[in-house]
Amino acid sequence: MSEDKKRKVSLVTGATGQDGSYLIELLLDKGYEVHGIIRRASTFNTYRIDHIFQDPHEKNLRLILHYGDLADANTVRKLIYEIEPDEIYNLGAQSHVRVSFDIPEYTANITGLGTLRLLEAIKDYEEHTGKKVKFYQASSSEMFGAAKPPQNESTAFQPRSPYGVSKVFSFYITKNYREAYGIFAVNGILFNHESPRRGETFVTRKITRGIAKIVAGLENKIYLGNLEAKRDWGYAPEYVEAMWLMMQQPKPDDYVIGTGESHSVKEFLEEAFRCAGVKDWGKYVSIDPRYYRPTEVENLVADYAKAREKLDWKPKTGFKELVKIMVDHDMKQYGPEANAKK
Ligand code: NAP
Ligand code: G4F
Repeated sequence: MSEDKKRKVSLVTGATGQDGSYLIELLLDKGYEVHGIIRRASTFNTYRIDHIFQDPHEKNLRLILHYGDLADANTVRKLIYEIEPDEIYNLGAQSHVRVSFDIPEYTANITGLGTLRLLEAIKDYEEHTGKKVKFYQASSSEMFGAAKPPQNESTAFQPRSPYGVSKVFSFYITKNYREAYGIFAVNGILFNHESPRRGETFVTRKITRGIAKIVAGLENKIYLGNLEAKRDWGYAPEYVEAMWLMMQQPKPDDYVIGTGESHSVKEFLEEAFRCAGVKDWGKYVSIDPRYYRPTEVENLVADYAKAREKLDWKPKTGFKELVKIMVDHDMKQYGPEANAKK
């Protein structure tokens, strides 16, 4: 068998997202051939993976991008038959909770039904080819919703948004296909994880980017919603390692991944302004009710004991360090130095 045949093959949906980009880096480091599904857009949407992009004209490509969409069952199925992946990571989603109240049907279609489309394709593929494919579903702590913290694998879901409800559907359909058809299908129930690659409209990045722009004199206010909500924020590169570990276990199972610590949005704000050396932060922040949610998730705290025991996984980056990583990055990207260069 040639070297190429022995190489593990993975397929990643959501390849252009925060987690997709870190996961692809990890899989390439581990020697995988990686196929990523990207959406066609009229503007470039691959900036998070541009640094690892490989020209399709090169020989021995290890990162191959394909156009596709989780709404399009045909293409997803065709890609699985063509690529013959050993592992599929389903990270694609309409992933913004507040936006899911504005576009609930679309969210259910992509974040919910998209998972079923993949699982149906895997079921057919396994039946027709006799080959096995492992499946990772990006489940979310948002599924716990109103459940009292700390939350673990036994906590009953009480979702509070169309996004959360869609993820609950995906969670159970993944479990169902595991039990009904023997597919190696796992749910990673990941609590919030952030990084300099976090989307600009999620609260942590909105804050760190906003502060950098204020310091650079480009903006003078950050408009936010509920500052009292608490989240268990971890560092994204460590979370994609947990995804991979779940897929290497002898049996498929579901795991909670988080830090076990929660902080309010206000605490994140205070720490981020402190890192940037800005005092009297109150004058730079205003509340805009448009960022409130019709139903809010008040407090998420992960009990990740199972992952610690079975996967030997634990978080390494603490809250203050995470805030600093993000502030430092955005100060470089948007701060005075960057502006001088421009
Ligand atoms: P993200 O940055 O918002 O990335 C989402 C990805 O999904 C992007 O690549 C996006 O493509 C793609 N996508 C959106 N609609 C699609 C569609 N119709 N068909 C195919 N792909 C589509 O999210 P993330 O933070 O990396 O999160 C990755 C996954 O984990 C998501 O499923 C999210 O819901 C889940 N999750 C995230 C967290 C967290 O704290 N980050 C926690 C728990 C679970 P474009 O770039 O073209 O928009
Ligand atoms: O940063 P957020 O938008 O993240 P949220 O809603 O917790 O969702 C993220 O984490 C989930 C895991 O639990 C993922 F599944 C999901 O895909 C996504 O990655 O909001 C965090 C908190 C909320 O309580 C929100 O109400 O921040 C509060 N917040 C206050 N002002 C704001 C704002 N959130 C946003 N996005 N923008 C604001 O201006």
